[in-house]
Amino acid sequence: MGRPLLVAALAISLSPLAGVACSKPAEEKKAVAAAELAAPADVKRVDIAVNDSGFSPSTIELKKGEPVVLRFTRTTKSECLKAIAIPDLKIEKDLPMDTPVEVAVTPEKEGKMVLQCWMAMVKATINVVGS
Ligand SMILES: [Cu+2]
Repeated sequence: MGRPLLVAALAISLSPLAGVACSKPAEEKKAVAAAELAAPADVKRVDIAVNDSGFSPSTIELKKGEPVVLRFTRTTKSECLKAIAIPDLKIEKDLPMDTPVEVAVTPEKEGKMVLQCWMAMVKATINVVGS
């Protein structure tokens, strides 16, 4: 009684299709690609932590006309902070977990701008000063 079943199982495991079904799609590798640089490495970086307390620092001082890269690193699982926006600069950016995300900006106007979560609940201040 048992022998025909055993033969059938062997036939399935030797089939070349069984191996193909187990291989992972190549697309999965792209998801863990390294962060891209938003500007040349010699442009000043400003690190901004995005965590359960919001943005740190909560006030970011920039100089008018000076190119700078804001480098966000999100460590909170909160959906609230899965993306950020700087409406005055028309910037919106997704923040994957634990991955530095660079945003290049050159503020052209003095004064305060809002940096916020995509829902505009968590906020920080970008203060642009004259040089
Ligand atoms: Cu939010």
